[in-house]
Amino acid sequence: MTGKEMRDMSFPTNFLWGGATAANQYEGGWKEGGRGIAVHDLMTDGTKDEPRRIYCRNDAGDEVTILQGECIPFGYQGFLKEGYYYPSHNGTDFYHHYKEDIALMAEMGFKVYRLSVSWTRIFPNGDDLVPNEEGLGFYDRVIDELKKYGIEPLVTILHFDMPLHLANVYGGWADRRLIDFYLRFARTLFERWKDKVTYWITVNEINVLGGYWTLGLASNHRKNQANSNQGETPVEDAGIKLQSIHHLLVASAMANRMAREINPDFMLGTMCALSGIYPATCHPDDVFGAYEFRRKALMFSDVTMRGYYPNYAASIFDQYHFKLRREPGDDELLRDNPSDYLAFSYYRTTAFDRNSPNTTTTGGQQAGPNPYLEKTPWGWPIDARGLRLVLNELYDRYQKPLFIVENGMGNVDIVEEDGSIHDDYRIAYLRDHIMEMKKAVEIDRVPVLGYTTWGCVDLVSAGTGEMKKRYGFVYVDLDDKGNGSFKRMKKDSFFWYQKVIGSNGENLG
Ligand code: BGP
Repeated sequence: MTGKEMRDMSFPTNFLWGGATAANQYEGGWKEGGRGIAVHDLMTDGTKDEPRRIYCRNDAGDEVTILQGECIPFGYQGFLKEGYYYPSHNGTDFYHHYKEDIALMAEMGFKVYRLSVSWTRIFPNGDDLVPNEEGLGFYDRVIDELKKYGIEPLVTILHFDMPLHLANVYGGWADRRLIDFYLRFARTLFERWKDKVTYWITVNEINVLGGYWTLGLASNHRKNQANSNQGETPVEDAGIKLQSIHHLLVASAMANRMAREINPDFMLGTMCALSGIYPATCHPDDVFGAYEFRRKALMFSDVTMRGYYPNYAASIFDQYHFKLRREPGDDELLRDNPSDYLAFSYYRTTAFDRNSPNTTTTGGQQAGPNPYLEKTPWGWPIDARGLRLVLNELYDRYQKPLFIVENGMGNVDIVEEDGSIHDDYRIAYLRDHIMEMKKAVEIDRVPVLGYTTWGCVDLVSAGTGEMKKRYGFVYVDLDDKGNGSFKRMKKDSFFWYQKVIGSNGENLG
């Protein structure tokens, strides 16, 4: 390719630049407008080294503590324990700041804004027959505000959101009846916004969902004390999780079918966490190990994009001594209703080392360290080149458009005396990743629909519950324990991203 040819190519003019958030970390207003309680409302704050917790008790009053991602012991329910801080109750208060925040997004030139709908704001218990009109009204106003500025809403139906009632009464997604409740929720949104929303994501990061927190699961084994299995997924829990994700995959396919009947022009995606995996060395066992490890993530996008479980899924299930239970018609549903595009999050890459393989994960994430990469203060390896690789990998595999719906760097920001925030580390991270995306689009010809950075306005970290792990272009005055005014302030990256979008990705500064 000549230099001239390269210069003539660029991002398509309708490329969707923007940012992404999720209700559970951003919205707040947890007891307003008739909203019901979700499991994430019971999750305390944590730190990089201290996992977030959920306090649980049974009818006899015995208490245990579970960590984020774990299943609740059978017979127990989560509760709010006095004296602890629960960051999702206020998030960063989009509920009361949506007009201001959307105006800031518009000022940056956003073409798209990815938001999620809080399930319990629409169906407070999850299994209610009639939706909560007040909750729908809130999102009507948000969507209308976006439309006012010509910003395309990208709506995630389910983003780490589990109505407490569904978890406690049904045992969450392990129970197939949740498919019907989810479909009632999805239908309500599709019908309500059929003329206003084109881009949908049925489920966020379907491959990494787990435990009580996101799937509402109870464990078959009884936990005697807190932290008894910290960081590990017991084999039997992995089985419940995989079965539950199967229910979600079926629900997602049924939602695709329903959505296409409501508006055939909808663009439907399911979202997977697909940060990349490398072999730690060129030793054949590392290379094949990395390949197998990657399949633990790709298995799920294979189902949503190709419409069937791949051949190798059976060997993954064998590792967990798990036998998938399918109902008649499941295979046809998956086959006939694949997604239109693959949405994915990309933050980092990790490396598979045959000598210390991560055997506990079921979602194909976090294989092991890579000595060649620098890390964020939270230890996430920074690898912009990996994004180009993953874009190529996924397009080679599926031949359907891709949408990068999360990317970014969590970091501590310092507010100077004059109120300025010099986040050049964030600009550097995003610039390098956009450059690699640009190469994938322009040189490799990978069709990418858009790019939404994670946490465009600062929000609570899902992984640690901290505020100081910030991703945004807009700073929110709030600390790790909920002190602050919620005041919004523009960071240097705000003005940088404005230029990126204004030049359609040509001026990366
Ligand atoms: C993804 C989630 C987001 C977001 C992001 C960053 O897995 O979809 O909700 O939180 O990761 O992670 P963290 O908030 O832990 O830094």
